[in-house]
Amino acid sequence: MATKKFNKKEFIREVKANVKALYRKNLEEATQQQLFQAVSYAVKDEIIENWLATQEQYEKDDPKYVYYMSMEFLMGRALGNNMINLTIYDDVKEALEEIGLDINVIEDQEPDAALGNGGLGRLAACFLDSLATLGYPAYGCGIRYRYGMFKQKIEDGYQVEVPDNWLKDGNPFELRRPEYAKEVKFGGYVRVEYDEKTGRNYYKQEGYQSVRAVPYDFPIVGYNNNIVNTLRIWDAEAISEFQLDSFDKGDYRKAVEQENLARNIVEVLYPNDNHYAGKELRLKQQYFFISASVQEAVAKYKKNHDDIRKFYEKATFQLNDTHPTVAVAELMRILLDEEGLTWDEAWEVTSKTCAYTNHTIMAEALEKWPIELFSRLLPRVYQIIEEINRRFVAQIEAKYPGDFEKVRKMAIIFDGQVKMAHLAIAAGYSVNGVAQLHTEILKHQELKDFYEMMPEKFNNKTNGITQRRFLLHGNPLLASWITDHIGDEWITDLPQLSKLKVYVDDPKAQQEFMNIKYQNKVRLAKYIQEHNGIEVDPRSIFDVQVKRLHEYKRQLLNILHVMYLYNQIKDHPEMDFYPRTFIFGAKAAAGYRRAKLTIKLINSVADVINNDASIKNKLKVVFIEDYRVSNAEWIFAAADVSEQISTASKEASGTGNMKFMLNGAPTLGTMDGANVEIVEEVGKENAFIFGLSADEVINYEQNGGYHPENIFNSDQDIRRVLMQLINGEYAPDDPERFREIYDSLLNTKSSDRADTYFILADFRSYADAQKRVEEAYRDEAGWAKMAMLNTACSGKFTSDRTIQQYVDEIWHLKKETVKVK
Ligand code: 8GP
Repeated sequence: MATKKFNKKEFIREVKANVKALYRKNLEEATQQQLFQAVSYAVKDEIIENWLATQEQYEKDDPKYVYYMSMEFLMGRALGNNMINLTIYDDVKEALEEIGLDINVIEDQEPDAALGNGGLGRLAACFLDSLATLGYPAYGCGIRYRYGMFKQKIEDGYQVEVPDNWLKDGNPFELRRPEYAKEVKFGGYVRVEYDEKTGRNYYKQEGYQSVRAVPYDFPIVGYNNNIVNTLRIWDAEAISEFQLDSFDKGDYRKAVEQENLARNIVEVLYPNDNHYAGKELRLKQQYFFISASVQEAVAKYKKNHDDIRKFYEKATFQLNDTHPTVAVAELMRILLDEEGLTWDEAWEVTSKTCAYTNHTIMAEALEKWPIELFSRLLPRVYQIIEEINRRFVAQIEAKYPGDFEKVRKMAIIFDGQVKMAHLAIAAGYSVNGVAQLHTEILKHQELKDFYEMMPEKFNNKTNGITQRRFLLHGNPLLASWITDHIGDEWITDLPQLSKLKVYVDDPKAQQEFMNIKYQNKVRLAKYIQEHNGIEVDPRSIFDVQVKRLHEYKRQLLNILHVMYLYNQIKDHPEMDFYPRTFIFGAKAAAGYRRAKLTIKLINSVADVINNDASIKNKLKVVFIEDYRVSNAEWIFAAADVSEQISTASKEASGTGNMKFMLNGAPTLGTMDGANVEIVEEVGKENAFIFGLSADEVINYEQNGGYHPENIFNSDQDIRRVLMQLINGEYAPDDPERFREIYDSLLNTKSSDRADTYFILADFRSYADAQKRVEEAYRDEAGWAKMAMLNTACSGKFTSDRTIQQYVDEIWHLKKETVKVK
């Protein structure tokens, strides 16, 4: 590969010059944060050449682009990843050492770019990494939130949300691009004008408010290939530089409103995962970044193409869940009202451009906007959706004459609501789920009617993760051990890891592998000591559940089981018990009361157990504060056991499961989401599977017959644990504190079915699986083999594979190569 040679001297000179230019300081005077900035600007300099070369090459080749449209990009830190992908990490490390700087300390200054909640946002980030690495022309399109995902503090065991002012020290990697600013209009009304010459109606939005969308570009560095793609995220500014409508001239009130609109629109990321809150501002955010992105995609195309009817040959929009689906109507609007296409022409372009990914079957995540709100905010876009709906309903009626049920279930506008998923499916050329099981559930349950009407649109794309961040950067010891044994091709060809299989029975390899795990556990133990003040023993089993806090993910099952183990140990102090450290990390949506109470429960149980000297450190419980991408990299590297215990059918895929597997932690999980495929790859004997199947869960949900109170009455261990929720065992100051959780499991008073997520149903089989974990761990060689096999069999779960499938089966892009001069 013709990558430019790294020049250490030059790099050091540049770091020093940056410190001087930016802060008027020399190295010794600069703070670590200032040094981070100086180093980042020097690394950015390494990127810029490639970025220019890539754009030049694309310009020349005129390729088709994918626009990955997403409300969320959970990027994490950029510096380390950029150095890794430029293959200058070790060089920079050396250079910094020479001037007395520690690369880890420098990296640690960078705030995470936390422009996302969880799985969906992190997937988008992994996809950008893979697109650049595989050489596919792509833009990420999103929002430059002033405040990303909140920072989590734990105070008195409770989650406290602290604003994430991630831009406060400046962001060295971003580039403001005012030359690409766009106007985005909200509200007002639509005036129709008939033009006699053309015989057409023209639609004009008037009396609106608008904001100026200004893009910021982030480089997305491909691994060792000179390619640098772009993540383009939009900021909002007051419109001042645009002329107000003559109609509005001098309207001071309106000018102030437009200021406020701009200020509010990109202020903050909504902290909901798998949940739709239906707030007006959220719809504004959606239309804001979509309108700007679609305008830009069309403008880019028109720069060197005349026929807008061929737009889809050069652009495809992947809609990351329903949040960006308004793109369908916005593209129609531009094609109809600004480009003058007929409806049929515009529809052909749109339906060949848009594709939709579904990320959840959780009913509470379904986006439906009240007509009143939608049409008031986006009057012209709403008209277009009405027409799309009218035509779609006619199609349904033609296919199923007289079957009003079908219309009721499938219409885009129904019961006073605009249903965004229906719009995306009706208009898109592809609908995909994110794991085999999830796609099957979509086809045969959630989206059954749509699948029956248009089966050709449906397909599966099992998620993946980037090994560059989650192994090469996050676990350098294991990465170099792997490279020593099988070479370094795994970095861009993960299935190569299967070559490790020849080592799984080799005692020396086993020992080395487990020793690396141990060192990573020491690193995490140190982090926990520093951040939580809890001492954990790296020789204990690190049993980890890190992910967003949600009832369906069942952190509650995990902590109830810990309470059960604690009872056992207290009752039988002589019992043989392999020491365990249960590690949790999870943010709860700020308004999700029960999830927040679960965090309090975990911390309360931790307090009691960690301070009980009588159990001789057999059990420890740790809740890691502010779980995020940067500390996740260390956590995955240090895990022995990967807890993936969602109620079967509820976790669309999961991606954390894959990161654990890659780092050699077997899955303790249900047959849900991508766990199914993980087990397929590694073999059932190298995972710990338990619980109801998706079919069993769905069957209970549809036909009833589940009675958690019977389990409560007949199983005294479970009953005892549940009673401890309400007898003050973990809340002596307020025994009623956890009543809500107790009630959620047993009480049918509320409208919900008791134990919605089948925790009691799965408890025993979970406890048994945990027992099997302990037995397996005692067998050192056996465990080492199992851990190594997990790494060796994780090749399928690279996002490089996922992206290649999107390219081959949905987007049809051509690979680019870039040489630097
Ligand atoms: C998540 C799914 O829950 C997870 O299983 C999957 O791995 C991930 O998407 C990536 O496909 N879904 C969401 O994060 C989600 O639906 N979030 C939206 C409500 C924001």
